[in-house]
Formats: sequence, C-alpha cells, structure tokens
Amino acid sequence: MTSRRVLITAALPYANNHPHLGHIAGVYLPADTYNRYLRLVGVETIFICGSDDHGVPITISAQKENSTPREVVHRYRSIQEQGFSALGISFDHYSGTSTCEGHQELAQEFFLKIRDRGDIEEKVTDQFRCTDCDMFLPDRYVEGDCPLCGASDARGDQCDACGGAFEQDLLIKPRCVNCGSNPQLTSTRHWFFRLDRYEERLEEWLESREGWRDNVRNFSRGIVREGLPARSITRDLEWGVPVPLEEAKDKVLYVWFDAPIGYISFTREMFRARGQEDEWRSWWSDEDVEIVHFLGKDNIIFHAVIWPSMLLGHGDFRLPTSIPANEYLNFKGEKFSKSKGVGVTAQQILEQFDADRVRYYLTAIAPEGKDSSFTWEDFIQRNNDELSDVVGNFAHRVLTFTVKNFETKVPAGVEDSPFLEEVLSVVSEAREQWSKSFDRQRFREALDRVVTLARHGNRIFDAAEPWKSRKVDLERCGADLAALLELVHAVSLLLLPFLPVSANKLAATFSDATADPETAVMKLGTEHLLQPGALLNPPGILYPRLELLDDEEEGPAS
Ligand code: B3M
Ligand code: ZN
Repeated sequence: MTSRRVLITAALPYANNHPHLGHIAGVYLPADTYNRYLRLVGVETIFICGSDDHGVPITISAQKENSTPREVVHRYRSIQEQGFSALGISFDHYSGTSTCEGHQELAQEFFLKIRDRGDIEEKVTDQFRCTDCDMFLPDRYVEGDCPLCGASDARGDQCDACGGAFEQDLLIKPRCVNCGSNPQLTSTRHWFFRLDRYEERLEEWLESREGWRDNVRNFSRGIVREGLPARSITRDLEWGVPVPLEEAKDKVLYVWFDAPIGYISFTREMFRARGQEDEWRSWWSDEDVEIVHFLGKDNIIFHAVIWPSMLLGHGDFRLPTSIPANEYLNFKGEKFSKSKGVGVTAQQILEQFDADRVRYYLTAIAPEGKDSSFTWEDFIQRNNDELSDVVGNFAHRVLTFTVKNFETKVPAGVEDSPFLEEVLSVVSEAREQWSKSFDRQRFREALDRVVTLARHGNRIFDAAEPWKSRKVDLERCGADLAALLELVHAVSLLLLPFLPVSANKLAATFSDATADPETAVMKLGTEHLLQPGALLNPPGILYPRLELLDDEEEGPAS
C-alpha cells in the first residue's frame, strides 16, 4: 500500500495584527479542517505556518507603536499563536520569517539561483524619498490623493476606495506616512524578476491543473495571458532579508519574495528540530507529495503566478498541487479589516463562545465560492438550528434513551432491527459524500453531509418509536436503539475534522469502537461496528442552545 503524503500550508499572517474571523474562515480553519480530515482517513500530512515578519506593514506598525520591528513581531506572533491554538487550529510547526533558522540563506539562494539563470535584471527607477526621514518610501509608506477617483487616502500605488492601481509617481499630493512631509521622486537601483520568461511554462502548468477552484484557475490564467511585466523584488529598507549582492548593501528582498520561501524553510526547521536532518527535502521535491496552499483571494497572484515562477527559477522544488483560495468573509457588508476596525477578532468571540461553535459557523458559511457574511444573529441561529436542534438533539435522544432503558450499554440484537439496513445505507452514503466533498476541498458541503446524516437519525428515531416499543417488546426496542447508536457513532466520527473538542467527546461515548478512529471511519456503513453490551460514556448535553445577547447588533459585550 503506497501511503499518500500531503504538505499543507496556510498563508503566513503579517506579524502585526490580531487574527480576525475573516482570516480564520478564509485560511486557517479550512486548512486545519482539511488536515484533520486527511489524518483521519490515514493520509500522512504536515501542516506548516508561521508569521510573515518582514516588509513595510511591520515597519509601519513599529513606528506607530514607537517600537522596533523585532518587538512587534515578537509580540504579535504569540498573540496569533494563542488565537490559533484557542480555536483548535494546530500546526505541526509555527515559525516566523525573521527567526527561522536558515530562512534568510534560503531566500538569498533563491535570488542568486534565479539571477544566475539571467532572470533577474537591474533597473534604475524613480521612487519617493523623504528627506526629513532620510529614507525611501516604498509601497505603503507614501499616501496621497488617488489619481483615478480623487479619494484622499490612496496608499502608494493603489487606492482602496476605487480599487485602482497606478504607478506611484501619479499619486496626487503625495505625503510621507511617517512625518507628513512632501517626498521627492529620486532615482534608485532595483532588481526585477523577469516573469515574462516564465509565461509559457506557467500557462501550460495552469492549464493542466485539474480540480482547482474556478476563481483561482481562471484568475491566474487571465493574468498570465495578459503578459507578465518584470516585478521589482528589492526594496530600500533596513528590515528584511539583505539582498546578497555587494552593490545592494542597503537593500532587502521584497517581503513577497521571501515570505513564501518560509513554507520551505519552516518545513526544514521542523524536521531538523526533530533530528531528521534531510527529511524536509523529500516533502518538497518528491513527485508523490501533494503541496496545498490555503490563502485568501488577495494572495492568489502571489501563490499561483509569482511563487511558481520562483520555484521554477530555483529548480529543486515542486510546484503546488492545489491552491484553495477563498473569497472574503464580510462583516455587516464590509470586508473584515483590523485597520478600519471592522469585524470580530478570534479573541473577542472566544470570550463568549466555545471554539467549536465558532468553527461550526465559520465552516457552515465559509466563503468558498463567493463572499459570505458574518452576523451575530446568524451565528446564533445556525448554531441553534443545526448544531443544537439537529446534531446535539439526535445524539442526546438516543443516548438518554439508552441510559434510561438499557443500563447505558449497547443493546443486543442489532441485526434484528428492521432499521439497520437503512441506518447502514445512510451512513455509507454520508461517509462517501463526505469524502468526496473533502477531496474536492468543499468543506462547507462536507459539513452539511454530517448534519444531513443527523437529520436522518432524527427521522429514523421518530419512525422507530422506541418510547412505544419499549412497553411492548423491549428486545425489539433495544435492537432499534443499537442501530441508532451506530448512527450516532458515525456522526461523531464524521464531525471530528470540524469540531475537534465536542466531536471527540461524542466519539468517546463509544470508547471501544473509537480506540482507533482511522479504522472505524473506513468501515463506516459497511457493517455495524458497536459491540453489544459495551458500556457507553455519554457526554451530556453537547450543544446547549445559545442566547443572543442584548447588545446583539454589536455582538457580545467585551
Ligand atoms: N502575509 C499577506 C497577507 O497576510 C501575506 C501572506 C504571505 S503568504 C506567503 O495577506
Ligand atoms: Zn518623512
């Protein structure tokens, strides 16, 4: 039996913010859920993430907070790690681009290898420079009026108000973000990645991708077909990976050049820490490994066009197998945004609700094919209508009935239940569809399969009427209950990737049968799996109904 191997990454968050539900729903939660699913069905995986420490976002935060980039990174990295772990998002390794052993060297190696092929060229260009601050003002360091729509807070070369992009020198009334003074266009030398040389190979590769989400594939192909201009990959900054050239001493690599290399350097760091010196290499170079990058849609171009070009230019590593990018989760009609104070952070919601409630809702409304919207009312309602009234209620009915009438043990005689066949058939159908949805990376649909299974459970419970048979034919009643317990067991296992804490509690009811959940999942629906007479360990009410708080519009009080 050849074992399948999947390397999962989640986009590296800039180390300057509190993770909010938009990030979680779009990137980290689906990645974690997918990882849990794969492990549950016996696939070998590694799950890699860490912080994106370099670049202008971090230096601006440091200046605003009157601190250093290193301090900012240090502080936010632990905030982010805590947020992720509180939500049950468990990486095998969480590192950071400014601290990972060997990251800098690997990024420099990429630069030099690509340059050796002749695919990096130098150009002198005009960039804004602030004389008062004595520095060049890359990207977001300069603000001004948008040359396209006139909005007053366009940043660098793009405007959030109209979504337009333009050359930096077109910005009207430019000002330095630091000190507000008027910067001057000044010439400076930079290094450009000749993406045009990769167009054909990218086009061919993108065309051959099967099973990708349309948004990702079409968008990337469109960009490549339009033609790829050379992209500047160096910056006049102090914070970052130094450009490995004598003549570029005061420059660093563009943050988007070094960040994705973190996926590789973090993998290497993890294996080395485990004492497996060279194991990382096979994960990045063996043909059988599937490399899956989870990210938000604003990162597609970097992962589906630029990063593959970098990998081709380096030559030793394989290209991503799939790039499940999500659309946005909105909050009251606006994109979640820390800087604009729109949305809810992981920490805020976890002060009021268990992680599994958050995981449930964010998966149920995951912005997979299009944007979706978070509202508090809907959060409460989906949790109550589905998790409490369908899943929780079904498990609770079956289990309390067993506790009261069958000494908390799996009753004997399941084969004699006329409902067994139907139970096995809905379970095997759910199990199969659940896998299919997961394999297509449709997590929302996979979750829905499980809720539907629990709905079947409630229906079968009603049809079996154990409260009646109990009085006339206790054996028959027990047989039906045993069949229904099979169904509860199946629900608990299929929920494991989504709701690690509560599903584990439910699965622990059947400790005999779930000692080895991997095998149990494989067998679901093929035969009955519970041992007659096995003692159960029911969890009590798993999903009590949630209340909408007074301050519902604003969400739970903080
Ligand atoms: N830090 C961008 C972002 O947070 C960036 C992702 C890097 S993934 C290599 O949107
Ligand atoms: Zn200035």
